[in-house]
Amino acid sequence: MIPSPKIVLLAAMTATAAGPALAQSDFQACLQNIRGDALQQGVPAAIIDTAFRGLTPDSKVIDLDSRQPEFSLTFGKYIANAVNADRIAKGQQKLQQYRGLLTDIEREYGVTAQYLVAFWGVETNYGSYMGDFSALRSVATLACMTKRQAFFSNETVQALRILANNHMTTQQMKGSWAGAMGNMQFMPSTFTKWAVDRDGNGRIDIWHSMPDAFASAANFLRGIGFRPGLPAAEEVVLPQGFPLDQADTTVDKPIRAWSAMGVKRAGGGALPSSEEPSQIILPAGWRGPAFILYPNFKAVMNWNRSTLYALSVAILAQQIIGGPAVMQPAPSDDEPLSRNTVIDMQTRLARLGLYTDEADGLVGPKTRSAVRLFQKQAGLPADGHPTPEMVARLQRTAR
Ligand SMILES: [Ca+2]
Repeated sequence: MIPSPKIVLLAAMTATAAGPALAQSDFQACLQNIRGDALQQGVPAAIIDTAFRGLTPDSKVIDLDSRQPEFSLTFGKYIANAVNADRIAKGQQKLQQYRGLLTDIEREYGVTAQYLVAFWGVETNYGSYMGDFSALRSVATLACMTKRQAFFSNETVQALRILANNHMTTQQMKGSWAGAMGNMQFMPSTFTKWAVDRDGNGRIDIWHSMPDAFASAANFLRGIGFRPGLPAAEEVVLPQGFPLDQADTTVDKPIRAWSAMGVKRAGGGALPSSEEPSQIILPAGWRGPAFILYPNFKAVMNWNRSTLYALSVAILAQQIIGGPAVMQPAPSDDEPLSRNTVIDMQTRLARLGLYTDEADGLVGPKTRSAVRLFQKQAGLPADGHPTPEMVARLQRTAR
């Protein structure tokens, strides 16, 4: 799996706040180890020594890394934030502005223009916040001062390779606190594997050159499975009596099978007549909107392993080309559960024999499946979506 910026962010946010794994005095020794790896990968010693001269850990990065969000966002809040009216309007304007370039890239890479613009909008609001940290200092700090040494040591080596091959200074190579760089927030390892010089000036500049930034993103997306054809996802309406336990990322059916069950597009039209595999999800539970996920959804998830992130890219892409907004509103009383509440819920589900995995505070497929079993026992709609009411019921049942 290719590390993506947001995977890193998620990993960073879910790491335990145990404090620096190494004392600052060990920082130089850690850099020496990375220096050895970089030399082996062909980075000239002079480049490494210039980059590491006077380098110190960034305490701001350590601080940001140690923070854990107590709540995750609901579908409604996440989408309202990622796909607001301003971002849609700006995306439409950017699509016009770069139409020629995007059409050429779409023909060459098979990645649709509106998806490139949507990633750009979600990642950096069209280049308006790319991050002002030194990417090299960030990844070196995370490699040497946190518990994710292996991952970020490699990112540091890749950052050194960029300095060597792309003739940049460490000052020019800016990024987020977690080391994600440029318009599309590429990690250094994504850059060295996928970034391309589209405008042909001899340097890959994903910060200032939109040809380079778009072509790099298209090359990456094609590499992780994006193909011409259906979009990543679309809103659907489920027929009366639809078996809710079929609405799950683990239930794969040909698109035609869903049509046969009565599933339609949100506007009432028929789904594409296709044998391609697809899934249906209810990201805000049975009262909220339903989506069908087409094969490109997996490619978007390979960029960032968050279902809500991938849905926001698909929803923004659709509206950038004038498609409809999400029709079914998310329930206004849908509330996020805190990590501690989820841990408590998992513990109680385990007590009832419905959940056998670790109580980690994260709602994944196994937790959703256990929630469904409990909902069925309790006579509730089995959508696998935990709500505060369901948790209260569980607390009364499994004391
Ligand atoms: Ca260039």
